[in-house]
Amino acid sequence: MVHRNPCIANLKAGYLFPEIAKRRREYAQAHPDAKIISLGVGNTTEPVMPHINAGLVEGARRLGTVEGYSGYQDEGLLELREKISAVYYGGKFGADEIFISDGAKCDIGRLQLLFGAGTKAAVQDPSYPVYVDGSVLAGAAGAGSGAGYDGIVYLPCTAANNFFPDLSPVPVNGLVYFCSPNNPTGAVADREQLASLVDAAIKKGSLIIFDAAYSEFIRDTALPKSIYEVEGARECAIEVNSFSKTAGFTGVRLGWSVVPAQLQYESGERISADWNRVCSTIFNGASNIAQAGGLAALDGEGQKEIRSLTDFYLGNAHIIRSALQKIGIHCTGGDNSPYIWSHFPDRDSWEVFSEILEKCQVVTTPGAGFGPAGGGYVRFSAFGHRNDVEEACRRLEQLG
Ligand code: PL4
Repeated sequence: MVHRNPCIANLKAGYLFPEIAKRRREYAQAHPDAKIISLGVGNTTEPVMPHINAGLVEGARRLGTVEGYSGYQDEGLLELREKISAVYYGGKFGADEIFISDGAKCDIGRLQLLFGAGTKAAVQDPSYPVYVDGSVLAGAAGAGSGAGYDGIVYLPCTAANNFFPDLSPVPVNGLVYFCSPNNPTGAVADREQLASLVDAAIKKGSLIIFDAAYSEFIRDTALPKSIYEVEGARECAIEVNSFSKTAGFTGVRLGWSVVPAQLQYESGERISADWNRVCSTIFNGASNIAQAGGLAALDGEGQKEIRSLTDFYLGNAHIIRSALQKIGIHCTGGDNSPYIWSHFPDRDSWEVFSEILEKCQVVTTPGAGFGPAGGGYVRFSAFGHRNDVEEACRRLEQLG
């Protein structure tokens, strides 16, 4: 029989979100009358707004016409790449530096093919699980003996450092995954902090993979939405982003990566040339319908809809955070991010997850699922219908 890829065997646990879904299912089976509300997985709930939806519909309609039909688009529609550069980066990038994808997570997984086994990676701890699990699958991280993985450097983000890590352990000639606004802590790095990240990466010869999937939730205008707002980032950073949470495209699937032309490996080859090679070899582009929706999302009306949708989820975040604070639970996040990071000192976060599910029939995400420093925390997601969020908050009063 064929052998199992040993990298898969190196994974220490199942993927976090299916595990949450499994526990929810088990609870629902045991309590068939329970009206469970999910504030767990960050999955959008509100309908795609009218102008953006019309873009999707028009994209589908055109496919049924001789003059509007299109097939493979490889790196993505030129117009979409130009518009992303104009809207998100002030036109600073050429279309050949913007790569259209089917989402940020998918690109994070594929990007790991550029570096291969033996490339050390630093991650914020806690962090979105794909950075670590993807590194293990790509063979860049080994099982190791403790709770973590060999080849992964954990950068603890705790209340003591205001959720911005000490960067001194950033590896030499390695990778740094950095997410701001952060999933799960909700913390947003300020300009000075991002400048220190860029400085550390340049000094160590490391490459930053900056996940900006939640940048459109930033309301504080002093906070940077992109790593490229910091000088020097073009020499040391790739940025991934997505329409998932802003346009409600979690199911539609559309995102992008920025790979600046001047980014190089130690050997001097251009990283963007290899990224083009990887994408054209194992990815056949995002759906043309999704790209038509993306174009609509980037014009004036679409941008207003994105603002209104993200305002709605931020409104949910405010309601959840206030409800938790009212019963004495200390929280961060939720102001420039859709996640509320709530502290249950000295508690096992899976136990707190179970307690909230049992007492309130509310699904959350245990902090330990995001890394060792997530122990004692639970993440509440602000993606939900308003009446569900309000009902969940009423039930959460029982925790007080
Ligand atoms: C559940 C920091 C959510 N099944 O939709 P994409 O691929 O453009 O973006 C995914 C993504 C990328 N970067 C960050 C994210 O937080 C997410 C989505 N995370 C969550 O609850 O943490 C959805 C998770 C989904 C998954 O595994 O991604």
